[in-house]
Amino acid sequence: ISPMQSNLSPIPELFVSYDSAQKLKTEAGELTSHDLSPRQICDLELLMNGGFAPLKGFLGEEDYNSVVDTMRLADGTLWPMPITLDVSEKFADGIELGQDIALRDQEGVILATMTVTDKWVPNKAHEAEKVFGADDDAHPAVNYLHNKAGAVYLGGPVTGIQQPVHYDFKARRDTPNELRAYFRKMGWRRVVAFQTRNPLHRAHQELTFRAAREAQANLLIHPVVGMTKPGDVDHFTRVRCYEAVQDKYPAATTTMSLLPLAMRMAGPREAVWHGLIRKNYGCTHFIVGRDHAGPGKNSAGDDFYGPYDAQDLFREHQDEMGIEMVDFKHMVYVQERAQYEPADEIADKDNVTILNISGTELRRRLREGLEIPEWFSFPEVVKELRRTSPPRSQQGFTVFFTGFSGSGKSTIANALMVKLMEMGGRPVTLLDGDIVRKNLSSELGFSKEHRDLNIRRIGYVASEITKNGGIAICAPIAPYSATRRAVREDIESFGAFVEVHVATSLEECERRDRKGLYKLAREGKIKEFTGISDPYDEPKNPELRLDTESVDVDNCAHQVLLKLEAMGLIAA
Ligand code: PPS
Repeated sequence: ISPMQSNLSPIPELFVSYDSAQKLKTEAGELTSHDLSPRQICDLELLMNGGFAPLKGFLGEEDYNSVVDTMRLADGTLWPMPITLDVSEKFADGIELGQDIALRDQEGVILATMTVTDKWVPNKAHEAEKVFGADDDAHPAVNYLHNKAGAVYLGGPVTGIQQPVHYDFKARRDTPNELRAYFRKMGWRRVVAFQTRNPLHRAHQELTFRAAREAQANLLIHPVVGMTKPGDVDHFTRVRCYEAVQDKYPAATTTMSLLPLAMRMAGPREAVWHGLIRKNYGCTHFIVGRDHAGPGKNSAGDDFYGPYDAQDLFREHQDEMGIEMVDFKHMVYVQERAQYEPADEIADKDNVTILNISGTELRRRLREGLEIPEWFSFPEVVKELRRTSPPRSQQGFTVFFTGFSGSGKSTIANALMVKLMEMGGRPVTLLDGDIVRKNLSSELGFSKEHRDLNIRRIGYVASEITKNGGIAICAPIAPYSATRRAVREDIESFGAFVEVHVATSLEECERRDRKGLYKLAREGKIKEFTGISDPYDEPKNPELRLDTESVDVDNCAHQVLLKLEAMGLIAA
């Protein structure tokens, strides 16, 4: 392997010239259009700009099968990741082989055309096993494969019309040819790339400095801003974090550029893929650390891959790839020496204090507003992270009451709202069943479909309120557990979801019959009435269950407050 860049000349792109693009764009208006998913937009950008060279388009069936089974294209070229264009069965039915289609972004802008040469139904379980190591939905890419991707794949060469439009951090985005040109201009013959989906803390700085020293190379910080692992710090925050520590890196030897890659979290195969991409971006060396592109635990609670599997696979192929690995063991902080060291190189382990803060622990400290020590991260980074993840007592959340009609949901919800408003600090919105049905869902009835729609709308509004730091109190019947779970998932990506089961029995609700509805339901004058002629799935694990039969409203609302306090959502 030559550690020198033998070739900083331009890499082939799939774009046509500006004039041809204008013409093609007009003509493509007539073509059948496929609206690209966010992941497909990322893939297309790297196909078009040469990041995925030598690919010329989305894989055809023969290449796909070969990549899945052997990590190579049909002609033998090393390529570990299937780059496929998944579409719905309905869309595929209308496509004939040889047909050109337009590929549009989510606003309808035509980015490229593709000549469809292949159309097939992939064996997704096989793809999952081979590429990701297990057909287990706990793996984010396997989950995507089974639950998001369309059933049919289309393959064929792509003709690039324009880059996807980015409005954020434009100056920090470079194509492979732009980075190659920069390296050429700066005279950087050896460049080591650091791939990351996380903010840079001190351990990363130490690791990248060591790598640059070891490889005697310049350093490219090359963070992924396309799609990373669900739950990661969003890329806006991360880029602000990177910018905040730029001056900790010597400008003469280091640069930073954003990579619009959609990661798959495929560990070993992903490491090889990342290496090939960095080669295309003009790098000579690539850092692979512990658990590179790891997807987390499988559904049995075990790791999908061994911590150094990615390094092993990379090592096996690096000669062929033409990019050299700089491998690192886990870096930890040695207190006595006040520095980071690779965990496996510490000879006097038993006589020194080794400190480490895991990603999970860091998130906990941020959530609870606890200290994050300077040996772990830079104050500038911590400040940015705290701006995005304030402590729980300052974040938005949703309290979701569920129970029979007449169980007391609205009354308790109202009391809770007033108590929270008395405390102040965050805006509070009450989305009571009746209010929602008047303002948001006035056209809906009580069929399963309509109830679901009603709850999804409430969930959407509550998730927006939660995202923006407010408190949403919802009080619908919400009889179906699957719908409640879906709403929980929507909201939990922004803040806490506190499910409160108002567990008043049906008999008691019917005995009270405040609105006289139970009587009408018994007489068959109201159809599909919850508890009488329509089901109610009792919540199995609500955050709180309230007994209203022996406790008054004020006390019920107080119990909710105590729960919120215990969860850290309101200050004690
Ligand atoms: S759901 O299932 O969550 O969409 O219901 P929700 O939006 O909370 O609306 C429930 C209120 O509508 C009145 N109502 C009915 N409830 C249940 N089933 C039927 N068929 C029905 N028809 C009208 C009832 O007054 C509910 O009010 P609450 O406040 O729950 O007593």
